[in-house]
Amino acid sequence: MSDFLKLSRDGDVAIVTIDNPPVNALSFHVRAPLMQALGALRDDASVAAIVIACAGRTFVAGADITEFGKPMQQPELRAIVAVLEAIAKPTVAAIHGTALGGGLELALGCHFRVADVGAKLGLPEVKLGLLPGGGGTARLPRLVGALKALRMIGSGTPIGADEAHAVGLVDAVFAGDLATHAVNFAREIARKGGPFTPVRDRNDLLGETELAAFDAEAADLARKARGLEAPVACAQAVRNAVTLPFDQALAAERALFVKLVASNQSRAQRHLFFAEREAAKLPGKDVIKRRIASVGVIGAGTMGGGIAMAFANGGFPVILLETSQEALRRGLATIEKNYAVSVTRGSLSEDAKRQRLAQFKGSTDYADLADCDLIVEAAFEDMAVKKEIFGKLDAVAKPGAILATNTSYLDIDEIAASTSRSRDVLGLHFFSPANVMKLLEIVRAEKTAPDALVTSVDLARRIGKVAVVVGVCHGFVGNRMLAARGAESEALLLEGATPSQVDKAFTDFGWPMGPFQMGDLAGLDIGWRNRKARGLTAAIADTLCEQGRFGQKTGRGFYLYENGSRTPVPDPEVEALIRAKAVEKGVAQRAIGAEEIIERTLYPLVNEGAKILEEKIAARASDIDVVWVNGYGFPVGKGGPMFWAGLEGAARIVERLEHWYRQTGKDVFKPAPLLRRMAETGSWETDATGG
Ligand code: 3H9
Repeated sequence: MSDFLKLSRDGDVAIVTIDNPPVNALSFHVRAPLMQALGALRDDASVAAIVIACAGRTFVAGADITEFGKPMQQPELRAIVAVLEAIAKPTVAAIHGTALGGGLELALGCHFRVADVGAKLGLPEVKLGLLPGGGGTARLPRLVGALKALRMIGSGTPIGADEAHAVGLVDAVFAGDLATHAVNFAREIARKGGPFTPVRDRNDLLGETELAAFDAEAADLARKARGLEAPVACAQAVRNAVTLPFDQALAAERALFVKLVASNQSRAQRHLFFAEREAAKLPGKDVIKRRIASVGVIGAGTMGGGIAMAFANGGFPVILLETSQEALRRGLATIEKNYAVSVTRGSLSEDAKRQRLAQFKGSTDYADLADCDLIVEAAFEDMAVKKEIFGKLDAVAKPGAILATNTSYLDIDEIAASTSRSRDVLGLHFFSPANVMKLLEIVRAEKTAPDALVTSVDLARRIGKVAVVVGVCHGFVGNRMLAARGAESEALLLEGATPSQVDKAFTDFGWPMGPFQMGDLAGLDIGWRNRKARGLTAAIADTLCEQGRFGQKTGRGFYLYENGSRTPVPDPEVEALIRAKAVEKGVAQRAIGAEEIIERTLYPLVNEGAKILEEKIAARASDIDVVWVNGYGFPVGKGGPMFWAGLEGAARIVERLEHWYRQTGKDVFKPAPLLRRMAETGSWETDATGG
């Protein structure tokens, strides 16, 4: 019928097969023939039942996201679902892989849904700053109840086939040849005879909705959304399904969708969707990956333990190496405790915990790393220590093993030079807690071999990380930009802002926490040690550390943490200290507003990002956005610092930076040439991107 849609018959059952690789998105070239096919099959008296299935690896994974923001070509998905739903003969969606977004909405237009046992079903639009716009918010509650629909649509997290069956979203689950099962199912249903009730007319469950409980959960969702509009719209739309007639609920869903799809937040989240996929692409497709079947981790402290857990969670056997039995015992005990917490929280079964723990083997002998395909060093952040470790690894590791360092700042070229195999050395910069945080900066050293790099990017995906390849410089992409932000945060305190004013400006902007809360959480001593090593100072943070105020771990930092609480309480002593430092340094204090706080901290951050691009430490502006959203909590609704710079206006950023540069002469304010060019062209493109 078309290159993207096939029609076939099995007796009196018609099978419509969508074939639009890679994920069978509902692009215009699928929608047009699909609409035509449904009309024809509806009117064909020889057809008793219709199965909608997909070729390739998955059922329809949604609308075609690349079409958003452009004029929508007809027919729209809603019109197709309306035609499908009005067909009197039984219609069956045969779901394998992932039925997501518009894909699930298409399936909701069928009378029945059958699924492969491994299938996943969900409405993830909220993650793109949207709500389901093809009738999903009006139909899903009619099958699974309003509360379950709210949870699915509000979180965007898909559910497995068995759960979908249990909650009433699918009618049967099959293992094996799904197409045959679906045809048999359809034929049997047709034989039994109708009438077949379309989902839109199934109202039984809606009457059971307790609106007070629904509203409480919706309020919780809105609170956690931190200024994102989509989760709130999702809740409103699901509520409409309960309180309004179907067609009105559908019209209200449409109005909300149209508003969201044009919003900056959704543009930002769509940008991030493609940015994450782009970041994983490296030039040199033909490079053959190295085989990674076992991993060694050196250091069983917080970082090493977390890294080891990340690999064990990804199914890799891990050898954890420490300098003493005692350190090893402590490290393994912490890992066991962390898994036990997951069991208590219900996110891991006791059985899975046992299996994960069985992946670990402890050792104090480097010779035990001889068979590892990848060895990650997560020892003390000290060049001499790292060089000694890499010298030992050079002696024991098998040829072709990838030797990685988890350093946050140190020169990986220098570390690589301490081995006889620089081609195998690179950085794997995990973020704490390494078993939780999504970001992995993969640091390409000067001599790193392309296959080591490609293997690492693939490995990151296998352990559920979002990978970004970066070059060597102090702090790589993330921490280097963080330093630009940090210096100005402290300057704002001297000029009159309090830590809680600065942090509030950040949380109002959409960050999960501000710079001072983050410093207290991470431990102020880390930055202190780092500054000392580089001969740098920070008047306030240094003094706090000299007083033993390291943050949450000592109960005192920029804030007070009473009785082991993690809630920051403003401390008058710190505010007095800040005032005294301002007097000492001759800085006049004044009232500082939230807008200035954001501009003074984030404009230098963007400027540093531009310098990083110029130096080709990052290949693309969007890679920097991926780093900041996944590693530092930059609000997703703003798309990352480089995307946000476009929203803010690069010309304005240049103008403000120039102003502060004239006032202070500080390097962080000196506008990067690329930022100036962005102000003129509206693009971050460097002369030669990629690489
Ligand atoms: C929606 O449906 C709105 C409706 O309610 C209303 C409409 C009116 N469109 O992730 P992968 C590309 S909103 C276009 O690496 P995996 C992707 O960019 C949509 N392109 O594969 C990549 O391209 P490339 C709701 C898409 O196996 C390639 O496919 N649905 C789309 O790791 C492979 O992707 C979603 O949000 C798309 N919808 O994961 C689901 N999806 O190779 C979004 C993927 O050039 N998709 N691409 O880089 C996913 O979550 C994952 O892609 C999926 C496969 C789990 C399906």
